[in-house]
Amino acid sequence: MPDRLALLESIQQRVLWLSTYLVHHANALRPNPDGSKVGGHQASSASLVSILTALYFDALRPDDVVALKAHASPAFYAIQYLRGRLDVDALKGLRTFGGLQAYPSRRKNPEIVDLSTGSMGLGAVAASFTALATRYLADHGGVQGPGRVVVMVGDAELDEGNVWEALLEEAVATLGNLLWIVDLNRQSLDRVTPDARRHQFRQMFAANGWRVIELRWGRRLRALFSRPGGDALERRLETMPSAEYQALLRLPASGARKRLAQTPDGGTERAVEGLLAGLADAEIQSLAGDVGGHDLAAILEAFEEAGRHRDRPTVILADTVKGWGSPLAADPLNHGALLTAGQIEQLRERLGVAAGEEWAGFAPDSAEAGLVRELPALFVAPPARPTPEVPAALDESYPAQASTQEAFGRALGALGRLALGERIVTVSADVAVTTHLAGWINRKGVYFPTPRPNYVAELPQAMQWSESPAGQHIELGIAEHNLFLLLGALGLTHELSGVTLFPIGTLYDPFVMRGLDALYHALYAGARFVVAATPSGVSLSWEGGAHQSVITPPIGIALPGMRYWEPAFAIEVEWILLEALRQLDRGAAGESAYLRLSTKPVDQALAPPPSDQQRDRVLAGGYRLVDARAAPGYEPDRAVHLFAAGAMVPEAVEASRRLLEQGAFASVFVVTSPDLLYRGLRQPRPYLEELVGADEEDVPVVSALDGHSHTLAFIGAALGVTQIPLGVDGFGESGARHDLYRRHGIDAEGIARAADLVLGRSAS
Ligand SMILES: Cc1ncc(C[n+]2csc(CCOP(=O)(O)OP(=O)(O)O)c2C)c(N)n1
Ligand SMILES: [Mg+2]
Repeated sequence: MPDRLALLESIQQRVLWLSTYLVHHANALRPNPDGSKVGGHQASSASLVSILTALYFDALRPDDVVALKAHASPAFYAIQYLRGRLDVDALKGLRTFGGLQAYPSRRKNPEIVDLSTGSMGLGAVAASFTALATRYLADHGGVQGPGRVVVMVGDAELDEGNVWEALLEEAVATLGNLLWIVDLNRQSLDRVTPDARRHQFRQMFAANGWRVIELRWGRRLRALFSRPGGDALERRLETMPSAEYQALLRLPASGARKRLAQTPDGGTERAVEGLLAGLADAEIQSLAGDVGGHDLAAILEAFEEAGRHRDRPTVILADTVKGWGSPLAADPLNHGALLTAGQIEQLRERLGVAAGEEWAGFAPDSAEAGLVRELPALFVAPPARPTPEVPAALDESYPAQASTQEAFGRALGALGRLALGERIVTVSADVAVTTHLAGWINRKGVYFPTPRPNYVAELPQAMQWSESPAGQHIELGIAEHNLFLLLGALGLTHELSGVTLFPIGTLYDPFVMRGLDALYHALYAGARFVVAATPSGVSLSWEGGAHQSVITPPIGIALPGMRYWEPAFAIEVEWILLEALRQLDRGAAGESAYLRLSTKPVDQALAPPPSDQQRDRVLAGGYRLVDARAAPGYEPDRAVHLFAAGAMVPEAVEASRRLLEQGAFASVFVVTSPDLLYRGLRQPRPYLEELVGADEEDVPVVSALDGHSHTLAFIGAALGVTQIPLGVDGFGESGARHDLYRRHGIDAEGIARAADLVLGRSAS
């Protein structure tokens, strides 16, 4: 063990050197024509050097996956190099286009990164839900995936409230395959973190059912605590405010002795003074910084202890020093600071790296290289398993008056009867019933990692809520961040476990914004899933403005990696859902889907008869529903095009009827995906142009949707004609549907009036 420790000590010095140097190279040595700062967080990275060394050169097993504290990526890249998984050119390409990303990205550097991180609070939670997704897979077919998920977080990262939302999730407390390490360096970006944090973390993790291991002080300091006067020293260090401790670490060697022996009233603690009397200044200074998170033996012990029990999640609260081992240590301004060329030279000499050998790894015949060769392999994902076929259509019928939300529930029910249904997992944040998942849940049950009694099983109920490891619906508490991050984890299982799941999440559409940051992260990380957002828009009517979504459609257009759909008719929901599921199994070529649905009953007789061509049109983004050119007396200069999406389609049809009575010829186009129509504009021949006839080049446009009007406002410009975009541009409120439509000018009358306006006719 001592030999191994000495080797690990030597390895961590090389990790510290390379991680600092590769950032220095990117900022100061590499050509940089425009001179803008490259950055690289030398201090944040140094804070985790010891822990990462212990992990990657001792503790990790082949089935462990890791979510790194994002700002420690330089140390992580240095380690990947020393473990032979990156070459020197990769290190030299830090933060270059196509090179190693600023923060660990599995999308860009999949050969070394298990899980993407970067935005505080999101990566850690996403990774924790990876542990849940892995558990889910194990409970549904015994699939081999990651055995354990190791997550590192900064202490200030825990200021993000979504972290605690996740820890409150009951299922998370059952995850014995989850290990968190908190990099407790007492520093944030700008400030020293509040003194109460250590205590709060301890209590909050414990209160959420976690095992808490503390790596407070190193062995040298702990040995000193057991000597006469040691109690007083320990008390002094434990009660010292963090800001004072950080300052202590930056005092000249001669200052630490006095500061440690100081009492609150400015006097001297004799016991401490006596204890330190036999020690040299430099030794005292070094002892003051002897925290657990830089003591390799202590770290290894903590890892061992964490590995011993796998009945619940574990957190290691590891005391560290930001900028450890460098002049940036505990510097209040160290977050974005970089070592100067002179400081780099001194560090090189201190760490025993020869000039000209800056990029050297371990010599093949060195003991360090020998240790690396003996290490177990790092995680490699298992090969992909085949996925059941997604059918082109379902044998499902829909009522004559049906909402798109209801159609979604029915289509999902039909999917549940297929083999494909075994791979579907639904998730909702406490709105399963109100988003039409009841039928699915009755059939498939609710997932919980441990079996749970159903006390009401004997009683008559409209819906069975039976929880077991076999269930296929995951019900979360009301926390949309959790919803999207869990969907993200379930939507990445093909990458880590070789099994494609088909995750479908439901929520009320306005709360897409509530979880938007998490949704964005999940998409950024490459996850594939379906979101059914319902109800949406002011069509919800009576329930009021807090629940009526207005700005989600433009979000749907803008989100990368996700197709936004707004179907009007039941059969369209079915086709779109199936297409969305098909996309989930297309790897990098596929996309997630966002279905914006409504509770408004719509007359299905208005829909065109189903056919293969009709399905193709729906999936291409839209189609012509009413062709005014067929009307008797059609005149092109009295023609207008009404583009409507989702719940607005019946209003547009009615407006077209009224306009015809008044001698105007309004064709109605149903937009099933504003997103696809918009994207299509970059094609040589946009699909939007195909919808409109060559004989209709000058026909003006009115657009209508139950959401912000700017969603469809591109259509006129794309067709080169005048347009009036209608929609909801203010907040919603309670009221009958027709009152709200009138209020926002999207009722049939409002649409007809706008048509008159673009036709240059007086208002009808
Ligand atoms: C959501 C989010 N907000 C803000 C930032 C900017 N930011 C980057 S690091 C940081 C502070 C990190 O402190 P801590 O988590 O303690 O990490 P340390 O650098 O101390 O290791 C902040 C605010 C971010 N990356 N993500
Ligand atoms: Mg910190």
